[in-house]
Amino acid sequence: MRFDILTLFPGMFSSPFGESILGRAIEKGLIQIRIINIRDFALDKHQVVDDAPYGGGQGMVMKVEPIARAIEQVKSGDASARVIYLTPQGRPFDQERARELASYPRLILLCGRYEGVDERVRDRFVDEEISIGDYVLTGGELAAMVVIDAISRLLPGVLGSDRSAVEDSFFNSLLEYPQYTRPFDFKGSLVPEVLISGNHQSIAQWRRKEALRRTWLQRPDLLEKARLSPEDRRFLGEIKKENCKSQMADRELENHRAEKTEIPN
Ligand code: 4FV
Repeated sequence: MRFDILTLFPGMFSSPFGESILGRAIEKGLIQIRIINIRDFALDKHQVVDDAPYGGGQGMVMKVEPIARAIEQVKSGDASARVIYLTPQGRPFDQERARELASYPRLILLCGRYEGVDERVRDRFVDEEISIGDYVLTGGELAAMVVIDAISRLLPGVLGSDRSAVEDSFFNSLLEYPQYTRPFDFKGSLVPEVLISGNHQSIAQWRRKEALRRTWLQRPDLLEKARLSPEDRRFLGEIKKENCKSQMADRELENHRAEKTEIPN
């Protein structure tokens, strides 16, 4: 898969794509990354890429011409390449969109800076807008790296064993179950017995229940989207009961502590 990145700060991409899984994927030719400096397409003497907003207001806006020339040049080889603009106004990025975009042969990622790009860039050249979250970054570069990372790890051969992407969080729209590794006993905190039982069915059931528990506690919104089996619903029933018990236990403990600290009258 090929990613063309349009940016004013090409240097930002050197290290993220030089290391670890993505670095190896590039070495193995599983992904190709081309960094295009938008400033190279500003043809005036000072290579100006931004200007003051019409109608006044704070900040600067990225000019349409350098971006237009850059996209035309990048697309010259293959007009089918999809142009994605990273912006807080975009569709929230998620695992489902990562999976869908992983089927494209090429993606062109446009990184904004300052107050963003001239609106005519979006009208004429942008196929899709993606946001990585409801907060404002100094530039779209980090968002482009996030999108490339999330897509690339879904491509065959990029992760060690292709199986691991299947067990991802959000794969079945549940959060991931707790993970443990050696030592079995860390300062009295032990690994759950079931995980050393060798009983794969009990381990799978424990993991499913813990994934449901974590999702119910931290992302109940995901449970609405999840396909739950009758066993899942039974687990959720147990989880809610267990949660009540632990909350009551916490409250009793609080009351007990409060009594103990009360100044004897
Ligand atoms: C962003 C986001 C983001 C906005 C102004 C770049 C910045 C500056 N991109 N998801 N959140 N972009 O904050 O994608 O131009």
